[in-house]
Amino acid sequence: MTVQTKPHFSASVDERDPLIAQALDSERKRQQSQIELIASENIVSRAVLDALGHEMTNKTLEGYPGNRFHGGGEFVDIVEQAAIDRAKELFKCGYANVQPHSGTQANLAVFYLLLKPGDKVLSLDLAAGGHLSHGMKANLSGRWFEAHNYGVNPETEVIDYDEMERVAMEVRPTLLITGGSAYPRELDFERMGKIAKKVGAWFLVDMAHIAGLVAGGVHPSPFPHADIVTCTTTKTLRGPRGGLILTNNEDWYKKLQSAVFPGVQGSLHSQVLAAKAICLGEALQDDFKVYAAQVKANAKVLAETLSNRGIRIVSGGTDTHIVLIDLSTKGLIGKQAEVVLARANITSNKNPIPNDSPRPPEWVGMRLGVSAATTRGMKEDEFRTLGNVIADLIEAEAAGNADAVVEASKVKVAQLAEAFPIYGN
Ligand code: DSN
Repeated sequence: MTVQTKPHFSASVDERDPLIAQALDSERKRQQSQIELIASENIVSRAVLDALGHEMTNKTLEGYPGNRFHGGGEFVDIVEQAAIDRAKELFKCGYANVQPHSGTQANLAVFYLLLKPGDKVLSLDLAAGGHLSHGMKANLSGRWFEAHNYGVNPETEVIDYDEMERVAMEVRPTLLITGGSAYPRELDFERMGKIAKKVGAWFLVDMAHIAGLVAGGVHPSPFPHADIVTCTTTKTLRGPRGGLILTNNEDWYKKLQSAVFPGVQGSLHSQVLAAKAICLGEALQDDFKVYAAQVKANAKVLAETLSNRGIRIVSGGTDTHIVLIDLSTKGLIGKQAEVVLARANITSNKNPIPNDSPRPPEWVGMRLGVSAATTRGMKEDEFRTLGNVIADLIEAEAAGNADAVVEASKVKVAQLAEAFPIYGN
């Protein structure tokens, strides 16, 4: 029989779709030439990237290893089982579900597992660093459940656990949630676990941002204090986009499986499971501990450098990869700082800070995260340089004459980006 070759299997994206090829190429160059300081981002390994583009993406499967609704799943079973085993080993827990397509999906599955519509949840206020999937009104979690918040102490900007206990006693939630997107300090899981027990609530820790710090041993583990833990595999864990759910509760495990599928999701993303298994395997290596420690050290240097230049650091510092700054003392809003940093090829995001305006265009905060630049190999010296570049830009923007400083900063950023390349071309 003549071999039938089809361009469908051989034509590259360049040949197939110039518009998308151009955008992909520009994005690659953007990542190489800019310094990424968005706290939820990181730079995955070549191995993770290869898995995400693998033929495994073609495989449709529902169910769990050894018990699928479709045939041909034997190799995905190997991948999913490896991801489960590695997640359990890494986070020292009894059960792991590795299928959630995102952190929000993981949280939704936990809600589906533990709550009935109308039940009460108590979570960290969004402006204090919480997450929209923990009961924000515009999210399903806030629409279908009765959400209440605890916040931070107005003076210290750190979670006030006594106040949290008082609110928990008053609200009597079914689910107490901690974690989020912009809380820069260490979380006291033991204290919060006790509060949950006292009020008869289940305790969910969403460690999306800090999972890599927990894995690397530089942030305490939520276990044994949490009943259930969710996270993304992106962010500090340095893996693909997706979520995990972890627990030690044997009674819940079967129900948890069905809460994910078919509760809130359909078929799994096979190639993402391969990438999750790889990133979890990488996080089990000793060099990941070195990485996590460097992340923490770099964030501290960035916070100190900015603070020494007169920029107010929310909560006075950081214990994580996040540095949250208050631009109001410089007479700026977060968006202005985000734009002037972007002009110098530093990527960041405006963010609410405690007691900020409810309107995003008015937010006076900015969130900076060091995970991605640390993956590139940058250490304390580079973060001192970056901190000073950021302070120069903010001061110049506040003075209304940023153009010359932007040009000078672009040169410094380009030197850093060239000295710490990613992936090659
Ligand atoms: N929650 C968003 C963030 O932290 O940026 C996306 O992960």
